[in-house]
Amino acid sequence: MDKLTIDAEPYPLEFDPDRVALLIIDMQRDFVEPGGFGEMLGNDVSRLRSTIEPCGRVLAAARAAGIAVIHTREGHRPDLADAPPTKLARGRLEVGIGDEGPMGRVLVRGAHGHDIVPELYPAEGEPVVDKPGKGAFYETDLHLILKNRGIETLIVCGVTTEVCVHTTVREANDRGYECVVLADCVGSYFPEFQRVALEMIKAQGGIFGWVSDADRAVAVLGRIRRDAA
Ligand code: TIU
Repeated sequence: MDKLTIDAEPYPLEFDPDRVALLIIDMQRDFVEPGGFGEMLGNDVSRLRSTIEPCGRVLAAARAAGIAVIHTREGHRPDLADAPPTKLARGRLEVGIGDEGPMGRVLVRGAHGHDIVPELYPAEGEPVVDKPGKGAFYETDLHLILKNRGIETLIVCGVTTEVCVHTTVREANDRGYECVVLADCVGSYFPEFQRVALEMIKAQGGIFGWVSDADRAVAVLGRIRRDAA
């Protein structure tokens, strides 16, 4: 199939529809849902919850187009052997990583709060990458999965914009991937960080990526479905 172009800033991004994947980062209950770890820390989770609806539209369009969909989750082994002591100590929290939180053990694999929200739950055949850090490439098999599928371009959604989304997009960029981050499908607890994080991605001619939105992504993904049909 011919190359397609997604409207984006700082300029439209051309990509090969056979080599594009949707990457959804850490849409986990503990970050996004009321009553979870994020809210327990005093954050306004509604700023993150608003990403679920546009993410869902992009996810549906990606599935209909038949492109690769990959999900990530931040978290640790139940024995916490993969959690740096510095990460466990950070914040001097009364209830922190590994402790019993409102939705089970905080950021521990298998806990209710660690899993992905039902609205965006992975379908069979969609890889879920469990990551111990903020970046989805660090100590995971994401790069291998993408290489094996010939992926060159990543459409990126998820939370939080300035933490795990930024770290992952920077890691991807250094590995030669082109990333387009969908502004309404990524969220931050801090409105100022949301704005500036998106500015940083597309500044300097797209120093480490592009910024677009759900509507523009759905429009271009819809062309893959039509052309493939
Ligand atoms: N997924 C992700 O961004 N992990 C975080 O800890 N984010 C915060 O903003 N705390």
